[in-house]
Amino acid sequence: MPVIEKAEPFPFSFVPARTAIVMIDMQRDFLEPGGFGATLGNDVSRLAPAVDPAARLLALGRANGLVIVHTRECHAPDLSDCPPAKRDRGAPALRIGDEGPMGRILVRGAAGVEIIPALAPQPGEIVVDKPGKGAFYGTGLADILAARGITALLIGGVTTEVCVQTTMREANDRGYECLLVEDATESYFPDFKAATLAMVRAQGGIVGWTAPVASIEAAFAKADA
Ligand code: C5J
Repeated sequence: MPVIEKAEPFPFSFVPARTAIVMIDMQRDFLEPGGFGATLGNDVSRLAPAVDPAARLLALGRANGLVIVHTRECHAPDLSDCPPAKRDRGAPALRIGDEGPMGRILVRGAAGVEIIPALAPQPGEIVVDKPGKGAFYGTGLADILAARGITALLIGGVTTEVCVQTTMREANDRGYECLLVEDATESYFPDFKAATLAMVRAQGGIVGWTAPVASIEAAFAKADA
């Protein structure tokens, strides 16, 4: 059984056949200029460092037969699943549903909703569209994981303190052993990322574990040796 020795707050062991990678919202709308993240006034280039580690995590999952789930934050074209409290809050340059350079912001079918090409889902991988920040709210994710006997999650994606952390907390409450992959996640706000990693692993891993992707690669290499 692979053991991630460098996980914090203590080593994390997992059964590959019962482990899924959950890659959260690596969408053009968050990582590229002109999308949802940019309309909120964020510097989207801050998310770029997570792309290569996320690709390594997916490659590791594919090589070892892990279940792979990609999520996309998006809404139905009639916005029936987008509460006014979400659409109307604040003063963004464009709101959810408005026409932007990559099509309608966070609306299913728009180019901006697609996952960036470097992390595109491969055939057989699961794509979950989610209307909220957490990947369990309003989706079939719990049933998808249960049907495959999954008990542990390796989580990456963006943004660390919003959709990633919300999903991890939802999963932790549902009984999954969750590890947040430190360099495969990013935030527009470095302090928020650091705080999220710290609060996840505080108090003996109250939400779960964190570890860099290299330590997961090392765990698989050692288990294979
Ligand atoms: C946000 C997300 N930040 N995927 N969504 O609104 O984190």
